[in-house]
Amino acid sequence: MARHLVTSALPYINGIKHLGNMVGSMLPADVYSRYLRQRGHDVLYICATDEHGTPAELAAKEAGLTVAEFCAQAHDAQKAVYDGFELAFDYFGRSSSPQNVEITQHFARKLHENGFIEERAIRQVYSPVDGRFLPDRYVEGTCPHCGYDKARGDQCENCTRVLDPTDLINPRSAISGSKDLEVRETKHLFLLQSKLQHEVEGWIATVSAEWPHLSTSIARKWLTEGLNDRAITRDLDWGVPVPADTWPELAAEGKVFYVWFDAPIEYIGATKEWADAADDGETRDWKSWWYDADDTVRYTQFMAKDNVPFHTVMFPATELGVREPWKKVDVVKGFNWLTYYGGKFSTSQKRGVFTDAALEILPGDYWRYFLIANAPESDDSSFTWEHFTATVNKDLADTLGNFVNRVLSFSRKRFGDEVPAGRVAGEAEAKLGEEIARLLAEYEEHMEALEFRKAAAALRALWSAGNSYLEEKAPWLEIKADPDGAALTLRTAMNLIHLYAVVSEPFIPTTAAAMRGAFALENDTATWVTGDQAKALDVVPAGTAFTVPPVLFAKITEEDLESYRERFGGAPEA
Ligand code: B3M
Ligand code: ZN
Repeated sequence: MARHLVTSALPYINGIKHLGNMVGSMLPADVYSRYLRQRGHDVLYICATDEHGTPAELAAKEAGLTVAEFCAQAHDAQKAVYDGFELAFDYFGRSSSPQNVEITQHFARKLHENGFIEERAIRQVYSPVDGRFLPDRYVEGTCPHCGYDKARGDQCENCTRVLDPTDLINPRSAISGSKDLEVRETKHLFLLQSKLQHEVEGWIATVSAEWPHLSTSIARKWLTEGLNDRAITRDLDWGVPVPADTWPELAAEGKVFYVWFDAPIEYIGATKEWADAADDGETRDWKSWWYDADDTVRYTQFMAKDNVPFHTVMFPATELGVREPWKKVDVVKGFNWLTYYGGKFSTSQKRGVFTDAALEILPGDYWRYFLIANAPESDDSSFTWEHFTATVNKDLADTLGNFVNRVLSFSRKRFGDEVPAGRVAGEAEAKLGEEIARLLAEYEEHMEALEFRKAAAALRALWSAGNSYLEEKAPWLEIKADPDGAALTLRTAMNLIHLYAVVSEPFIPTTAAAMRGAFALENDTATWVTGDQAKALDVVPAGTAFTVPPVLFAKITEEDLESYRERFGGAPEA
């Protein structure tokens, strides 16, 4: 059985992420990893903060800290939020780690040895007022393609075109605002991606059959446009230094690698960080996950669509050019955008929901379920407070939470603190079992196909099936004429609760634990439910002691809704 390596795009260090980032990378990666672990696979889920580049330097400047201090604090702040969302990383590293420096430099040396890196003199924006070159976002100006006047030197946020700082019209320094800019010549390293185009095409042809449509179409588009050679160094103080043994002159000038060169390598770097962080006595072999791993490892990556070109084309080109057997991705799961009332989440205009603020108002499980159930898979999807409220109240509070509470409270009231025996299962239970087994198989199928919305729908259908059964049997009426029948109904419903606890864990881990903990079941260690168990619904036998957990999901009131709209901004003005 193959081991599963899972990574999610590295959240950039410059600030707390919004819900759109969460749903397009880390959250589905976590849900998938949890699912695989529960199915008994050996899983390694790796993520890290992406810490280099101009935005980190600009954010540090704004915070009045050194870049190193800023990144250390910002890493911890992000990690705390991810803990709140119960993201169960095997390791959450930092791209500024010594491990990443070492591996990035190794990759660069190998690419150079193999003739894929070349030194070229290029013209770059220089600011005499700031006394430095201004790479990427250090220059702002008007986009030559769409006329947007706050375009940044690396990319226009408005039309998403990738830019070079020298493309901008009316450029100004993002540091000082100075418009007194000149263009000077300086040397940089170029990755000769054009030489690798055919190999990348060949590689994509062999692996992409399994990729979701979104990833394949983006990769194809980039390849059709042709792979250009790219500058992979920058004039910055913060970054992976160009190794002096290979490029003494550039190293002496203090050049560092471009953030998009070292960031994907950090997937490997963070795996080494994970191994180096092992406690005494434990051995963690990072290399077997990445080097010569071939088919013994199945590697799945999660990311939003703007990151797909880097993962389907550019990073594979780098890995191919190194000419060593580094593991390449097997499946790239890309996501569209989550919008806020159909518009962009906007930090500057304070519109939208950031992950730290989300946790201030409600626990992680509420968000996990809502976001995955509405993941922007086949298209963009829109977050609205109205939709969020309706989903929480209906699916989580009513369909799941109320079911659990109603069944356990009613049974305790009538039959005491142990699961009642009642009659042997009859026709209604057989029909229910068939339905549960069928829905469970559907759920598994969607999870394995990385179809998260559909998986969430199957999970919801599992919860609903319990409600329909309960309504049909109506134990609160049954109890009068047929207490044994009512006991059977409740015992069956309690078995459903246990089953829900097991299979809902990837989505709502905290609640799932509370549900499972309600039963004092001996040797309750199974991590999944077989088809036969789903049909029989008898894992929790009569006589098992149970408790009634506190309300699992509180309903969101009209008042709450109003206060959220006020705090976060509601529908944008037309
Ligand atoms: N940090 C995502 C971004 O900031 C970027 C992902 C890197 S994955 C290697 O847009
Ligand atoms: Zn533009």
